[in-house]
Amino acid sequence: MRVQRVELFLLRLPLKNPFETSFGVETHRTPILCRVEDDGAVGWSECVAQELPAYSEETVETCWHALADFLIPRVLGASLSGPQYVADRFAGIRRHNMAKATLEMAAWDLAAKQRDAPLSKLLGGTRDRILSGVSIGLQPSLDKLVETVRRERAAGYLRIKLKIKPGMDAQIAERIRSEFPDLDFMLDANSAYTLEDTPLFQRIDATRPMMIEQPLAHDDIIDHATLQRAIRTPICLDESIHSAEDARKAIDIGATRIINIKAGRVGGHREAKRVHDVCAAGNVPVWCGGMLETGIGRAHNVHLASLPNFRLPGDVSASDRYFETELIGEPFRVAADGTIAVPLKPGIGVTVLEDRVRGLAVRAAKWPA
Ligand code: OSB
Ligand code: MG
Repeated sequence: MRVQRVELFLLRLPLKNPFETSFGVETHRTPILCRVEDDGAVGWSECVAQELPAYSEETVETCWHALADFLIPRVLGASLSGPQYVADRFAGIRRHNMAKATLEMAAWDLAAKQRDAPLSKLLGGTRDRILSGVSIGLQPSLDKLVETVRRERAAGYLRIKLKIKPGMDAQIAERIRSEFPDLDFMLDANSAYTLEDTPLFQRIDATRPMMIEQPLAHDDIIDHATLQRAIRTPICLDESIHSAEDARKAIDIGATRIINIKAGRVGGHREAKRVHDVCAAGNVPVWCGGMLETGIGRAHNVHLASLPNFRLPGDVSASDRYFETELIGEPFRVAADGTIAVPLKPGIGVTVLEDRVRGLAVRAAKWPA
């Protein structure tokens, strides 16, 4: 394959409901969409960076800069034996994983279309339906949270993830467990705590969450290992894992018993698959995270989550959950059994509504110019 043309589009889409985490409140998303082309075949992807460097150091603007000035020039026109070699072209460029993933994932979609195969097949997926869960932001009150959980559960989701932050944590877990004695729920702290909060996590143990996601610092694994020795609830790392090497080390020291894989965070599908494989070898289950993607990013997540070690329901939910505006022709829906079908058509297997994307773009650029 040879990526002959690249286009980037910046969109600004309001969220149906504000999404609050320990970082703050998001009211809209500004995804960069990437379109790559080779001999008439087209691939698409979505950059997961946010406007502010709160989840990680990357932002929409750092991604645009890295793509435009470093990454696209290294891939444009280059002859590649397959999409798994795109990441090799980025050697010597440190981090910027979300930017790298944007171009790499578009190349995977393109390659799968050229081979007339679903992306899932190229990645080594084995499931025809993925396990779907849902992530619920901080709510204005516990009563409101209970109501939201009840609604999402009725929609079929197999597990519910609840965001917590200091001052809104144990009481959330306790109320939810008392309202829903059998609910599979988990908590996501987004790095908001320290080891001094160990007694809080021991209190949370009694509510039997499936896991606690990233309780401690975004760049830590050592303290997570210490915390894991002090609590029963399995720790699941998100922010701390940027590569398969990070995953290997975290598993090795007992810092994590489950890993949330986001292809954007680790630099694309090739590295996501490597994280998946390291975890499978260590008998650590994984699940597919989300970053409030539109249908395009969601499609990539659905294919990735079809790999065998995605044994737990992830944050891949229906595509109409966050946005009024659909960017794909075949929206993802959750079946009554809590699963989402993996598209069977080539590539990401959904039709990108290209006119809509072009019409909504607040900025666009193309290579060659
Ligand atoms: O920590 O998993 C996270 C959204 C934005 C940034 C970080 C996270 C999240 C979510 C939402 O939890 C997951 C989704 O897309 O539904
Ligand atoms: Mg998380």
